[in-house]
Amino acid sequence: IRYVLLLFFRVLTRLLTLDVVRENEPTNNVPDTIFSKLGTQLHRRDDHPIGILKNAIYDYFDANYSGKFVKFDDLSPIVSVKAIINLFLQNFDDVLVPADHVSRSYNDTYYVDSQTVLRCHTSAHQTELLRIGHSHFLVTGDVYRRDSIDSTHYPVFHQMEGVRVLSPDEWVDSGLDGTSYAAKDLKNSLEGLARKLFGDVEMRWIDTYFPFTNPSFELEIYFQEKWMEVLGCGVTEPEILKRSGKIHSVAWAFGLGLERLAMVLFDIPDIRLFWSTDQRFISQFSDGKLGIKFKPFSKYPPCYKDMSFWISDSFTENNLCEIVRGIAGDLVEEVRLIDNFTNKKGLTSHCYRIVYRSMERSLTDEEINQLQGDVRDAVQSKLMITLR
Ligand code: FA5
Ligand code: MG
Repeated sequence: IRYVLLLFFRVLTRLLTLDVVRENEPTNNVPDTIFSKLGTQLHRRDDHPIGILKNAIYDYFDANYSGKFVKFDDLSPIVSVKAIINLFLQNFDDVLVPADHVSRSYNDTYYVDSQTVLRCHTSAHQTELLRIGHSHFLVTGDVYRRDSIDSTHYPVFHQMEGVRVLSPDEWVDSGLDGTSYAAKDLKNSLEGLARKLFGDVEMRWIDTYFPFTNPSFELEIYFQEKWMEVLGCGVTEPEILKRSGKIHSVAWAFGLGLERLAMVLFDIPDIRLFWSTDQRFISQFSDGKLGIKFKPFSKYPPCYKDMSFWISDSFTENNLCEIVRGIAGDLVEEVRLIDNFTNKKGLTSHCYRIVYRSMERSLTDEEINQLQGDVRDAVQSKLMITLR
């Protein structure tokens, strides 16, 4: 919804040639730490957990759909905002909610310039591939989001999109309507994949909302004593098929978070490890096989630093996290809101706990104090907050 809002207004202003929204037009907000990851393509390395997982999912679809799925893993992550508009266009009416939400897209998405973004999901490629005639395809790629910081969130991660178009002869004899048939087919397919990858794990389906599917679902897996969301999916909105000339068909689509699945599959405790160049990590996957359980080389002690401040209306957690990552990089393990109150004057205070921990070595007190000092300075100067 966030993306749609900004894009809607962008299109609207274009159409009406108003300049009012121009002031807020996003320019480049891609920090160096993100920029430097472009082109890494972990998903194309056969001896990296992300690449190994991608290959295993390919095998599953090849075996179950006799090679019908066409695979893409080299589409550029730099996409026009139009790629994202296309996918949302049919829902403008539904999502025309207050304009004060507009800025949130900039809060969640990396803009290269006002018309170009780093894709925030592989769904950005759905319409273009449908339009050129594909009916079964998988798209794997790196995706980018400004997001919170903890062991299962990282600003660059990998998704695999799957789309399958079904023609009426597939469901006429089923006694179901096309949509119900597709929803059932989708869930069967993904449950089959989960069983192939994991054997027995606890999973559950959650009903949810995506602008481009209806009904929509998320799959969660029980991992490290919590439910972890691993994918989103649903039955494609008819309007999307109509615009690619497939009037009588139905389709389903999913978007898998590859890191999340790989964490369960290989027992990888922290999402930062996927970017590690430490041989003690890399070498464990060198034979390119499934079924390896990662052996943590050591767990170094964490260090906790709390920071309290009065926020202003423009404060967002994503902006805070971006600053912390900009300074501490992968030495930051988590940024968590631990206290939140509003005083009689209406001022709101937040207390965040920052957890510093290296996956490769022990950090010194001196080093952490320096990092925390730099974080406080940067937060003070870049966010409209008042440290307490
Ligand atoms: C989507 O991105 C939809 N495009 C998925 C989809 C495709 C729905 C096709 C319907 C049809 P969502 O924002 O929930 O949905 O992200 C999908 C998955 O990406 C999540 O379930 C999670 O596994 C993973 N993910 C999301 N944010 C992060 C992050 N910051 N770090 C790591 N993985 C993430
Ligand atoms: Mg989700």
